[in-house]
Amino acid sequence: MFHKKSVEQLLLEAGASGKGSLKRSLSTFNLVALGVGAIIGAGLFSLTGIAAAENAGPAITISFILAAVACAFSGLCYAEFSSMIPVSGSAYTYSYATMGEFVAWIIGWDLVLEYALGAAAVSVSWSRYLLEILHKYNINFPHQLAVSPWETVRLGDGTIVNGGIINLPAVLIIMLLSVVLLRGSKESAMVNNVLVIIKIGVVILFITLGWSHINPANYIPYIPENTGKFENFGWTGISTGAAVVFFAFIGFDAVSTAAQEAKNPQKGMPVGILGSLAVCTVLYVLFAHVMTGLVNYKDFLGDAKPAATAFAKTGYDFLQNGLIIAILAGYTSVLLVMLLGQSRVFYTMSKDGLLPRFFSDIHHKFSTPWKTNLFFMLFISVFAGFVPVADLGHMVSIGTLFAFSLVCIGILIMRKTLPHAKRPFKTPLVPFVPVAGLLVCLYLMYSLPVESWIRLLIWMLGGVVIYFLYGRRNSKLHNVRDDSVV
Ligand code: ALA
Repeated sequence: MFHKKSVEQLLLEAGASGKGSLKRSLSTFNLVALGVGAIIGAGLFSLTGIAAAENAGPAITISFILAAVACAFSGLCYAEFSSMIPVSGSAYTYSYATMGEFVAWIIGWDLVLEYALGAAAVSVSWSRYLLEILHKYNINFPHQLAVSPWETVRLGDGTIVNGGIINLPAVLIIMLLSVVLLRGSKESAMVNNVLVIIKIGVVILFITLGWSHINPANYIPYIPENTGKFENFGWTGISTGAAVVFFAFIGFDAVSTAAQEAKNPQKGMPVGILGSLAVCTVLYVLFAHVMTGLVNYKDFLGDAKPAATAFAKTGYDFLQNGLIIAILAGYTSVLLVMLLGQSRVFYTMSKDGLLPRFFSDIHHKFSTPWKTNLFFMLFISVFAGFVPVADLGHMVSIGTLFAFSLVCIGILIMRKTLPHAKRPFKTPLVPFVPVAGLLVCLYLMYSLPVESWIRLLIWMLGGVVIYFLYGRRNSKLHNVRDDSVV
């Protein structure tokens, strides 16, 4: 259970070329774009409004800064790992090298919450903006087919819908993009670059046009008084808000899942991870400031398309539809990275024998783990179709914070166990940075509702059972060791 993979072994496996391995086709620019592409999405365009209305008020800007601090500390740890071990699998692979197989499995299993459920959450928010734009063109999509059974949604015309049958647009976008990915990372990276440019353009447009329409009265009180519940306003509300909008930063770590496909991972990984994080933090704080300045935070309650609601206040009606269409396009790049990350983590786990070989089968023509892509297309569709966005968002946040915590611990262990290994990028101020990262992540986890903790525990227990029934018996590392003993 505590057997570790050596860094040399990991690099050797990654270097194996030819049939059955992934292509190294992503440049450093592609990697930064991959990061920004994964980061700006539903967290900004949907959860900012929800978290302002329920948790932090206009002080959601402070929540964003707190979440960015957690990400920066963990990002520095990710960067050291990903430059040292530039192979597929992200936090899963790093823990295999530092904390052994069992912890690695736990992380790999946990990453499903981040990537697969993350994709589901984004697709649900995508569906909300789609409905909004259809409504603007007087096309009224039957809401029973656009709302999941346990969701309450305020539609474009103001009607409140309490539960539908299935969120079909969310399912369809997941299916479409899974097929795009199946065709290969190079093509997907090119589509991604265009989408990233559109997305950054939208955010900058929103900030610059919105700034002069801010109503300062909306900032009073800046930190609404706590209502008596931990998560509702006041300073504790700001920390819950940070845990919720933490979702908006998820994605920079996804860059590391593509390490095996990077042309120059030693330079590309740290630049990709930290560069994309820095760009997004600045944009987020400004965006949140303008959004809560345009509309009173209370009016965002139940509004899953707050960017459109806020932009409507600027009076630039002719730009409104373009903005929504650009947001819709921008979401697809988040989805692409989430789907890519998920398939690569399972690919790597399967290569290690912890999951059936089905998951690492490479397509003879596209060089992608196509069966994993198809499997997750179905898995994610179920969540996209039937679970509300807030529940998905909480699960993704808690799962990712857990993974980040383990990455921070991993750096501390790695510095002790492999002090002389080659580190193209070194996390500064160790042990301060990893310890601070760990503490901030744990605090944000603590700030999330108790249901998220229960769901996390159930998911993890399921993972432990599967590990003992399958992974432990089929692990390649395990079997090699047993043979060598014999
Ligand atoms: N950070 C991504 C988003 O906000 C997951 O959509």
